[in-house]
Amino acid sequence: MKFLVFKKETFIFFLAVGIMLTAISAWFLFKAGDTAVFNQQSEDKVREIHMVTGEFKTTMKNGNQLEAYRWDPGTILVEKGEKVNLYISGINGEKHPFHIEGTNIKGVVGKGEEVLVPLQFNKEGTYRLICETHSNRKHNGPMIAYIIVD
Ligand SMILES: [Cu+2]
Repeated sequence: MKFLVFKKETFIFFLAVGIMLTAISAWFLFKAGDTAVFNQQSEDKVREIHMVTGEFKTTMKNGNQLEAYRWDPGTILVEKGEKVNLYISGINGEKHPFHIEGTNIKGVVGKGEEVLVPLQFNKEGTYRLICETHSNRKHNGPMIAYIIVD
């Protein structure tokens, strides 16, 4: 009668293979776990849009100065229902009191300040971000940005 005899080397070989398989499975398991957590985070992540207050300025031949304040970028695109954090940094101009047409969102952007405006629109359309001090050409504007919700 023949016995199946494992040599010490054979045993060590199978042990090593076993450990490797366990390690590979564990690696895939943890990796898969990471991916799931990452996806969840990215779904919850609020998109950021950064905007500044800018100024155009020129001197005419007759010495007159012309200036216009602007939101930059002047147009932003937002998905319907999407959560966006709009950060506005005050660069040019002392104070820009603003509101967003068709909403109750309002605030003030001062020089050197950063203002966070959380946005979420449930209706498509074009919403104007209007600076109340510089709303038209007569008042060194128009300082109006367009929020396009699609
Ligand atoms: Cu302004």
